[in-house]
Amino acid sequence: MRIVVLTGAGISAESGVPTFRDADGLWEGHRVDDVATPEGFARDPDRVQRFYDERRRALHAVEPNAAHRALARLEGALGEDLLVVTQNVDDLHERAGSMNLVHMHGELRRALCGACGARPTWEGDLVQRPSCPACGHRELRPDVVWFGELPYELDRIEGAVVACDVFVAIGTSGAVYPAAGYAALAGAFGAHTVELNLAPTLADVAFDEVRAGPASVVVPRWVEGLLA
Ligand code: BJW
Repeated sequence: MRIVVLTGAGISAESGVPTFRDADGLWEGHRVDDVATPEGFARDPDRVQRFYDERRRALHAVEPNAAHRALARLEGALGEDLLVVTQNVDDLHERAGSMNLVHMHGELRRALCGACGARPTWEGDLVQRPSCPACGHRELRPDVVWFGELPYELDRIEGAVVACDVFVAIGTSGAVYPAAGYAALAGAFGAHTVELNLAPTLADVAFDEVRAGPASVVVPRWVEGLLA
């Protein structure tokens, strides 16, 4: 059985990583256009670097939760038949043990060089404009995908989505494309589609099955059901 799991900010919420669009979400105090677009970065790079530097530092204080660990357990049973596609830029899936994993919106713990395209792993701040370890230019930005930019590994993701038997969306509002279209795409190619979310989203019309509840509860329960 081939399974594709798409995760969003909701899976990391109980680890203490804020979501985007919920009350108290990341964007409550920020305009999306200012911190999540290439134009916002061009207007005020220091503001954008500080926004991501702060979030990169905050990763030290969070740990994977039961939902991340349940998906790693599922990979232990299914191997490469499970692909986890995360929209999250935190590293909680890999810290829980997931390996067959795509970060389609990039990673906080990487920088992207605007001069040479290198994507070095990065732990420190970027606001002081450090030089790129590959080419020496001082054009590093966070390796995250902003609105209007192309998400990573789309061919691999879409190949897996059209070929899977089960597609599961966990903790994502379904507000951002192309990820928001994957459930309908999987369904059109015959997959059983499942949504696991704190509350059913407006996108739930695309799903065959909807289970509501916190990810730390509904994800382990769903995995246990599959492995039983
Ligand atoms: C819980 C919970 C708990 C809470 N347990 N659940 C049509 C087609 C294609 C593109 C477009 C289109 N229309 C418009 C576009 C362009 C645009 C877009 O989608 N705009 C929308 C506003 C409409 N898309 C793009 O620009 C993308 N690129 C692109 O399209 O390239 C061209 C292309 C064309 C055709 C095909 C392919 C490509 C790029 C999008 C980049 C998004 N980047 C961000 C920022 C990343 C950096 C950062 O972290 O700051 O990614 S935006 C932000 O939203 C972030 C997230 O990954 C993304 C999704 O958010 P997510 O994860 O769903 O979070 P929330 O907060 O929205 O939802 C949380 C959910 O959790 C809620 O449902 C809660 O209920 C739930 N929850 N607690 C379980 N405990």
